[in-house]
Amino acid sequence: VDKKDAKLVLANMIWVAFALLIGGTAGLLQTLVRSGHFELPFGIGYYQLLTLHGVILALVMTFFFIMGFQIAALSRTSGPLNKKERTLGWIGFWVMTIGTLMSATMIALNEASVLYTFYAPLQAHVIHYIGLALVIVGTWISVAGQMMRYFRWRRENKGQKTPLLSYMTAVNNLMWYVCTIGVASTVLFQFVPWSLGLVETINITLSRTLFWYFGHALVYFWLLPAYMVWYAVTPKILGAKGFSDNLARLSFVLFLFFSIPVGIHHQLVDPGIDAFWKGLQVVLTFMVIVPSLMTAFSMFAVFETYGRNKGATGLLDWFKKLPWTDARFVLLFIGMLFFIPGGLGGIINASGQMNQLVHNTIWIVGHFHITVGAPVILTYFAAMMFLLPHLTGRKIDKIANRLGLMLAYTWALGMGIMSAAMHFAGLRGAPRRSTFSEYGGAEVAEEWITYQVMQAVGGSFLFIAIIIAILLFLKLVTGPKVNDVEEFPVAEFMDQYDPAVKWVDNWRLLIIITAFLVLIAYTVPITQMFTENIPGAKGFKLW
Ligand code: HAS
Repeated sequence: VDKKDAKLVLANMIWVAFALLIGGTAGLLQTLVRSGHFELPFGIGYYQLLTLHGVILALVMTFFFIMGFQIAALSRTSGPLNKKERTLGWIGFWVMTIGTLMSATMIALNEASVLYTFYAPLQAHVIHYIGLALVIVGTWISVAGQMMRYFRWRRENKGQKTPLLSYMTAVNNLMWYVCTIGVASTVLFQFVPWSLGLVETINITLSRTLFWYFGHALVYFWLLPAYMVWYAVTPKILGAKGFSDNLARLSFVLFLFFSIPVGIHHQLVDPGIDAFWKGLQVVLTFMVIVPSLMTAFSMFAVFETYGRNKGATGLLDWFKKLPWTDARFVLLFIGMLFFIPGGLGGIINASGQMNQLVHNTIWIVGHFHITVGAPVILTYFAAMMFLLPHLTGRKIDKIANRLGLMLAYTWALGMGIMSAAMHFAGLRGAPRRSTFSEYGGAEVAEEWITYQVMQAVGGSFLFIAIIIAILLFLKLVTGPKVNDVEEFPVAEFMDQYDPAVKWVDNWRLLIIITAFLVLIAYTVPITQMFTENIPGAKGFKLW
C-alpha cells in the first residue's frame, strides 16, 4: 500500500479501535443490567446505552473499517490513489467524523435513544438524524474516490481482467450507493421534517420499509469486505492458491443483485404489506443464500487442497495440517465456523412461518452476534493484524501472534456462551430490546434469568477479548520498524480467466439488473402505502 494512502487507511483504523472500546464497554454493561444484578450509574438509561452500543459498533466501527480496508485493497492491487481520489477519501473521513460526533453528542444527552434501527415511531433530536446522514454522505464521498481509482485502472488497462480485490471493492460500493438511497430518503423526507415539528405525523410503515431496503443490504456491506479477505487473502496466508477467481466474482455479483430486494424479510409480521410481496421477498432472500454457500464451498476446497498438498490422505486429516499457530488464520477460521450456525439461523429467520416464532425475540440478537459479531469482526481483526504492521513498516512478532491467538479463543468463548444463551432464551420467548424485568413474577420469565446470567458471563469474556484486541493493535503499531515489512497477502487462483464471465465487468448490465430487481420487489408495496386501504399501509397516526 502506497505511503500516502497508508495514512488515510490508518486514520480510519484508529476510529475502529476507539469505537470497539466504547461500544464493547456499552455491550458489557448491557449484559450486566439484563442479568438483574447491576444498575446503571449516573442516570444512564438502558436504551440510551443500547443505542450507543448499536450505533458505535454496527455503523461507526464497521464503516470506518470498510473505508480503510477498501482503500488499502485498491492501493495494493490497482496501485496508489491519485491526489484527487485520496482527497475524496480524506473529505469522506472528516465528514464521517463530524457526523459521528454529532450523533454521539445527542446520544450522550439522551436525546436520541432510538436504537441503531432508528425507524419510527421512536423520535430523536434532528441533530442525530443529520449526524447519521453525514456519516452516510461521508462514505459516499470516500467511495467516490475509490470508484474513480477503479475506473482509472480500467481505462489504463483496457481489455484486461481487473484485479480481484479491486473488483470486489467496486461491487460492494455500487451496492452501497443503491441501498443507501432508502435510508437517505427516509431521513430527508420523513425524519428531518418530523423531528423539526414541520409535520405532525409520520408514515411508520414507509419509514420501516425504506429503512430495511437499506438495512438488509447493510449486513452484506459489512460481510463483503470479510469475504474479500476469505477469497483473496486467506489462501495466501496458507501459502496456497485460491479456489476460483471466476466463481468469486460471480458470488459478488449475486450479492449485488439479491442483497437489496429482500429488506421486507425484516417486516414479515408487520401490518401494511401485502402477503404476496412478503412471499416474493422471502424467495429472493433464499437466492441471497446461494453466494454464501458458494463461498463456503470455495473455502472448504482451499483448506482441503492445502491439507492434501501437505500429505493428508484420509477423509478429514487435512484438517490437522492447517496452520493452527498462525493467529491470522485462527481468527479467520473461527469466524468461518461461527458463520455455519449464523447462516443456518438466517435461513430460519427468512422462512416465513419460522420467523413468527423468533421475530422480536432475543434469538435475533443471538443471530446477529454470530454473523456480524463473529465472522465479520474476527475477519476484520485478522485483516488488522497484517494491515497495521504493513502500513507502519513493522512485522507481526511472536508476542503479537500470541495476543492474536488469545483474542481469537477468548472471543470465541465469550461469543459462544453469549449467543448460545440468546438463541435458547429466544426460543423460550424472551423478548429482544428489553431491560431486566421479572414480568410480574410470570413463570416463563423466570426461565429466562439463567440465560441472562449466561449472557453476562459471555459478555465479560468478550470485554476481556476487547482489551486484548486493543493491546494487540498497540503492539502492532509500536516497536522498532523493520526492512522486512509485513505483507498485505493477496492470493493467486487455481483457475484461469474465463471469457464466459466477462459480463460480470459490464457495469451497465449490472446496474440494469439490480434496478430491475429492486423495482419488481418494491414498486407495488411502496405504492400501496400511498394508495390502498390495507390496514397499516398508510402508517398510523401518532398521538
Ligand atoms: Fe441476518 C436479522 C436472514 C445473514 C445480520 N440479520 C438480522 C439482523 C442483523 C443481521 C443485524 O430473513 C437484525 C436486524 C435488526 O436489528 O432487527 N441473515 C438472514 C439470511 C442470511 C443472513 C437468510 N445476517 C446475515 C449476515 C449478517 C446478518 C451475514 C451480518 C453480517 N437476518 C435474516 C432475517 C432477519 C435477520 C430474516 C430478520 C429476522 C426478524 O424477524 O427480525 C444469509 O445471508 C445467511 C447465509 C449464510 C450461510 C452460511 C455459509 C457459511 C460459510 C462458512 C463456511 C465455513 C468454513 C469453515 C469454510 C448459508 C460461508 C470450515 C469448517 C470446517 C468444519 C472445516
